[in-house]
Amino acid sequence: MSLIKTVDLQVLGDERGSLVSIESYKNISFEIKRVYYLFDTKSSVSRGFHAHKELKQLVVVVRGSCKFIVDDGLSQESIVLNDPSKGLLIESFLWREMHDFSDDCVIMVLASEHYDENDYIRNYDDFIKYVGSL
Ligand code: T46
Repeated sequence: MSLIKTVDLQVLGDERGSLVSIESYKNISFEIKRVYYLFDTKSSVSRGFHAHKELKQLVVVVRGSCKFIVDDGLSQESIVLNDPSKGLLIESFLWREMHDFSDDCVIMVLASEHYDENDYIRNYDDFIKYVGSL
């Protein structure tokens, strides 16, 4: 089974432009408790490098592009996100990295939980131990 789980978001466009609506339990399977967005990302840097114990997230690159790597401790897959009508679903216990941001990249993330630093596993060796003990 692929580690890359994408969600196709319906574009409600008309002559004025495009609109995408995301609703809990309609096009995503969890209640949205937090929204954050990343912008002014530098093409020379990478972000992420952590996993979450509980958090589920839907990631939408609303402008520009970037590469996501997801890793379950056994294998690694990547996807270039560059389409505001496609979401990447990242569930718990997946290591994620973000690379190759375009200059105009804007990433919106819908999260199932409030921010909690204790939910992060920020060390790859710890992550491997965690998934090995599940
Ligand atoms: C993820 C990827 C895709 C907060 O105070 N509240 C928040 O809601 C978030 C997300 C972050 N922060 C603080 C924690 C750090 O001091 O903002 C700073 C930057 O966060 P971080 O280094 O975790 O950023 P990224 O881009 O590496 O990771 C973020 C999310 O943290 C993470 O859950 O999956 O985006």
